[in-house]
Amino acid sequence: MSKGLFITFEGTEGCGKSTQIKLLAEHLQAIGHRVRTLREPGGTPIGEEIRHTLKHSHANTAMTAEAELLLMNASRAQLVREIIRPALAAGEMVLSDRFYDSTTAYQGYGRELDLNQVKSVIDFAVGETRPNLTLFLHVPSEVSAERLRSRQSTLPFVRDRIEEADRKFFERVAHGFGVIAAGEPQRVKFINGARPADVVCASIWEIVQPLLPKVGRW
Ligand code: Z5A
Repeated sequence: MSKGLFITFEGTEGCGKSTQIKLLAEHLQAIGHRVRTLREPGGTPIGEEIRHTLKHSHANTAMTAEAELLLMNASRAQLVREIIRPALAAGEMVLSDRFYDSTTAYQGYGRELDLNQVKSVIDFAVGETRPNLTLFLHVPSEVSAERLRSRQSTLPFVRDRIEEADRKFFERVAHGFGVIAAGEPQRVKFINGARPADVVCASIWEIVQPLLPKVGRW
């Protein structure tokens, strides 16, 4: 059976994941690959409802860290089985804007839930489905804040419960991503995301290109 490649993009808010996923998808499609782009939480009809509950619902103000952990992983369990596994089995390139490293960083380090329990929940949600490669886009917090400010000035305000956390929370999340990247250097590649988008894209391409299966052209 042909097998696709599963690549996840991680980092703090505004690090440029969506921008780089779009650029990488275009490169891959241009050389003949079938590409699936996804986001977490979300990516399926059930997952998008969970995303709304997690981020924007008026009913979410009292959400506990434990409920947040489980909802993130309910969305993920659905995405893995409904989309990711069939797409990989069909040989597609699957690019996901966040995956389980975000849970370790946000719910584990950020919300300070027990890291072993967080890992158990993730393991239950994903089973054997693991990324082949994770691109960790690192940007300093000032760069991230400035990018989000300029983006927000062009969009109507939409409340986001997770973004309402305090600065210390986001510092713990950033630290968590650093620990994850240092702990799994084979899978997680550190990318300096503070450079211009085309330069970041070129660095990503250097990492991704050698991993690509040959695309048959008859
Ligand atoms: N979360 C969690 O807690 N636990 C989990 O398990 C999972 C997620 C899976 C999802 O939010 C939230 O869920 C997130 C983590 C949590 N919470 N927070 N806070 P989301 O999906 O709405 O957003 P996000 O994932 O945080 O990403 P983002 O804010 O959309 O940013 P991005 O995709 O990384 O960046 P971008 O949209 O590509 O770029 C942001 C802006 O910067 C934009 O205006 C770009 O044009 C600009 N940009 C991008 N690249 C560059 C460069 N290189 N130079 C200059 N400007 C740039």
